[in-house]
Amino acid sequence: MSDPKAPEKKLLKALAGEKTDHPPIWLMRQAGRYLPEYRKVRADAGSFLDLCYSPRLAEEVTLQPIRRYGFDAAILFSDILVVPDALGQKVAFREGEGPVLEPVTDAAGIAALDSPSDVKQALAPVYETVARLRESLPSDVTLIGFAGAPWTVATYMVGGRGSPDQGAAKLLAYREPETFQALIDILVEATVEHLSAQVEAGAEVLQLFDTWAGSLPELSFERFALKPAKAIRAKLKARFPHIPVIAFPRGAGGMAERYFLETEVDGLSLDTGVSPAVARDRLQSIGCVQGNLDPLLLVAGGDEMRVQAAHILETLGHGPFIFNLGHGIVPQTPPEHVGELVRLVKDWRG
Ligand code: 1CP
Repeated sequence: MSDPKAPEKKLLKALAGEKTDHPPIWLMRQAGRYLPEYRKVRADAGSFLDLCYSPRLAEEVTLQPIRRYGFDAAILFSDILVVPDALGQKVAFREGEGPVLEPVTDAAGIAALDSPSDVKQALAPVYETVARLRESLPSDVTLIGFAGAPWTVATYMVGGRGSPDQGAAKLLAYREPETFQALIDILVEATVEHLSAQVEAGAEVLQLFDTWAGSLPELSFERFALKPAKAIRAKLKARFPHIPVIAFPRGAGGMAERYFLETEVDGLSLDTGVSPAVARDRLQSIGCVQGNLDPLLLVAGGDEMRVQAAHILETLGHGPFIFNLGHGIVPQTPPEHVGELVRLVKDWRG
């Protein structure tokens, strides 16, 4: 199924290691609360999950930043926690509090989850959003589907909410490794099903978010971050050899190079702590890198933002590279700073 429009898409070119006039740009959390047009749809939608499961509204908020800024890629509007929701765990998003789940803390709780093969049916509205987007997006904009990586999703499933140290999930993993592994195995399968359905609906690139990978010590990182990502990548490759995968093992530090090599993902999304020069010398020879402007520079704007964005462009822009942030846009970001950053990247010539 080769797409005749594909060669014109800068994001696909960068992921294939080809040179483009300027690097493609999109930003994690580019749809969201910093945009007044998002806040309006969000207020009318009811709950956050209602918004995720309304194809018409989820399509609209995905398109908002594309219309406003002309990004090179659109990321499906959804959340990583739709997978636990589809597995039958109770998930809610409380105003000002973030996600709240009924924790799964033991073997009985894991055994009570629905089968990973049920995910596709439960998340049908998400795939309808993908299909609608593929129709409505401009032909030069790449559609990115995504999922949370098993470890990061498990931290919410076990802890019942976000936490600064992922303590609940870590303790389960350390005290009962076999029990925790059973949860990871379910999530590997559910993630492959969820990402496959997005590809079947029209997603052209997939991103795997492992936001909390950096909290794991080496041996646990290998087992619960690297190995699951490798398995997911291999299974997707067998089904969809032409679909590139980007992984975001946030905070992987000294493990990033091994992770990139061994998982065989096409792109590695770098957090703000990764030195661009180290990424150029050690990672860009493996594949395309993405990142890594500090989201708070986008809040501050001005010369500091321009100088640090230019530093990233000068260092990484001569190889396979996608401009992005080191983590998601924060709600207090002035929308005009995003516009200035997009112009800066689009005007840059290496
Ligand atoms: O009411 C609101 O608008 C809630 C804010 C919000 C938004 C806009 C949440 C709740 N999720 C989202 C959308 C979202 N989440 C996207 C949409 C696409 C985009 O524009 O990028 C994506 C890709 C995510 C992924 C996600 N959700 C991650 C991984 C990436 C990351 O930012 O680290 C994580 C960890 C989540 C969980 C989550 N969902 C929402 C919040 C506030 C959180 C984080 C909670 C915590 O800090 O632990």
